[in-house]
Amino acid sequence: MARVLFLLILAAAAEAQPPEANYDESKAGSYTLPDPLVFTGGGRVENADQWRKRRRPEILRLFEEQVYGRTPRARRIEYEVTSRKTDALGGLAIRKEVTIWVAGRQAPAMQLLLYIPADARKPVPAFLGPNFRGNHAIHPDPGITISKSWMRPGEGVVENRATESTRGAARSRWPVEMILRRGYALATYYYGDIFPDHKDGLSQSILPAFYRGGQTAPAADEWNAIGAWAYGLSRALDYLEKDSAIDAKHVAVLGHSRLGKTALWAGAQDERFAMVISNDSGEGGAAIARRNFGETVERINTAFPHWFAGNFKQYNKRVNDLPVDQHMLISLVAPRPVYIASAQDDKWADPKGEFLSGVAASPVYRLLGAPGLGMAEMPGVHEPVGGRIGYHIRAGKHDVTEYDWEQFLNFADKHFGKR
Ligand code: GTR
Repeated sequence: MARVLFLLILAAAAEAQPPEANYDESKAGSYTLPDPLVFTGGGRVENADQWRKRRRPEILRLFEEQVYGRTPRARRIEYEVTSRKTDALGGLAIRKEVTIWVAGRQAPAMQLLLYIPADARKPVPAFLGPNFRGNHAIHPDPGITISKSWMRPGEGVVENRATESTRGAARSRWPVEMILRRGYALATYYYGDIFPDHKDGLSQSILPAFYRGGQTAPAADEWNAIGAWAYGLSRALDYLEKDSAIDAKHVAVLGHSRLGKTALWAGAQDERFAMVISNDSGEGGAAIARRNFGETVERINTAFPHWFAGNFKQYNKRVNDLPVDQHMLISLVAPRPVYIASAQDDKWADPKGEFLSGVAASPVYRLLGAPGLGMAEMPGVHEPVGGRIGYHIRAGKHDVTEYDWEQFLNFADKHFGKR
């Protein structure tokens, strides 16, 4: 009896602590990727019409049911502009704060922060991305309201709430002035407004507002935190469409890391996003899941059980049975421009796996008459490449830097037209 108990405990411990990550390329494994241009039941996708009408919806449904979970039908937003300053940042910007109710007045609301170039003579394109530490952390601007939402423990966070000392704490990731000077607006919201990022965050998230009679948790094929954060991005775009300062037909959705996964999922589902940018999004983002390098499906589902749909956990130990892989997520963006950014020391996110999803999505772009990545070998560090799929790998760690932003701005200039 004692022995059985001991073995049970051992098994439970093994479950909680998956084996150490692999960083040896020769052990990344061999695999066959599902072909985005072959229908689930067999047969090749021959033209753009077949892609559009049949294959794209098929792939989207697989990601909904097996990976991120289905997103319910969107609620109509209600919003209120709560502050407006026409000479923010020393006259460089118009700053607005907007409360957006994304799921009715009873559910948590999102606080959107918006900077618009003050000298704009016509509606401007925008970058829209969620942030990790509250809107007030992206810039030391004293006019930004300190977030009141739940926060993960960290410097300047007291009892899970941000304090004044975190104003501007994430500024290195948000070169606001540079973005404005290049003629773009920037919109951001704190992701915790929509779903507090911890395993019990569900009850304080927007999800309960969508429960059907008697429901107390999302079903195995329904959304979870990443789905909710992505939903937030689409509702922010609903607002941007109503703001006459913004050219809502040219909004790039972007995100870093878990929020890079989120940006990709938002851009895959919502074709109003004219461009999608993934920064170090790794497992469950741009990186090929079948590669055993850095983070794995099992590891991500174990450490973050609240991110993906319940069904995704079925693949913890059999990733090769996934009916999709992440190159197909990239292909859902086609033929819109998509940018994948990696960092050399960010091995956990598998830079090569991020690059390879761009390679494997390229045939879909070509079918739709657009150049894909245009190469199969990884470029060197600081050598941005690509066509309608862009890619770079920079030196350094898991982060968003000015170098990353310069490439995003260049990519936007290239595809949206220079301001
Ligand atoms: C890590 C996680 C990654 C990535 C990262 C982040 O702990 O394993 O998938 O999402 O967090 O969001 O910074």
